[in-house]
Amino acid sequence: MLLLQTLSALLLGVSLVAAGTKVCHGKDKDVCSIVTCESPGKDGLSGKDGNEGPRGPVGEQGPPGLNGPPGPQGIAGIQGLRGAQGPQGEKGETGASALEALKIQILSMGGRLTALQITITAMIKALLFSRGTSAGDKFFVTNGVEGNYNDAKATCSKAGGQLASPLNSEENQAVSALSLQYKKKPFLGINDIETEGTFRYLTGELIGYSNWNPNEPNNDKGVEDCVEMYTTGKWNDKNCNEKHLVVCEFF
Ligand code: MAN
Ligand code: CA
Repeated sequence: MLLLQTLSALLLGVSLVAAGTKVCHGKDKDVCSIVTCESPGKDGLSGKDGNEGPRGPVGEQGPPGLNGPPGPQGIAGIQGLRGAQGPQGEKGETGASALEALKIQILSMGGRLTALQITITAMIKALLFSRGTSAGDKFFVTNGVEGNYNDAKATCSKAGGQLASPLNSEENQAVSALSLQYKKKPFLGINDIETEGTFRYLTGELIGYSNWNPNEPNNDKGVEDCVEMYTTGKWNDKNCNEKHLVVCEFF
């Protein structure tokens, strides 16, 4: 439209030059105007629209668009191999990893405990089959050898036990079973060496259970400070220098 108006103005100028007087002024007479004595004509009709102008420059980059919706879940990766046991954590470590490590340790210990129980059970069976008996938590075992009181006592001590010292009828029966099996009379871990007539265990404690044979203890000939067990399970005070079956107890 601007182009159209410019063209119209130029055409009007040309027609005015043809109809009026040219008057020039300024330093070089290069500024001229047309002077006419006639009255101005009416406005002409508007011209036609011009052609479309050239394309404008590229505009500035706009602001970033909004985030799109999340994509679908990816495929799960392959599980890695279990790593080697790490070093012990620092003291005071807490949290899920420490708890997990503790669980693994407990499981491992549980397995080892079960294996240990199986082994011990087998060993006890073998012991009881050959030369031992049990009563409660106690095991009575003999090496089948006979010895005097001091030797018998030392033998059991070296083995990690002590001379059989039955504390009740059940334990007494367990010892007498070995006496019957070996057809020998065991020494018991009981004596009155310290005070005649007062029988004590090896610990020095007074005995709390006894199974004397009738008329015993009699301290025959005044030399009987130790105790033997008959195959019936009954007790008799006897000379400590005599040799009797070594039966030890372990618990
Ligand atoms: C008999 C009884 C016992 C005593 C022994 C000693 O069997 O008098 O009390 O201990 O002889 O050999
Ligand atoms: Ca006696």
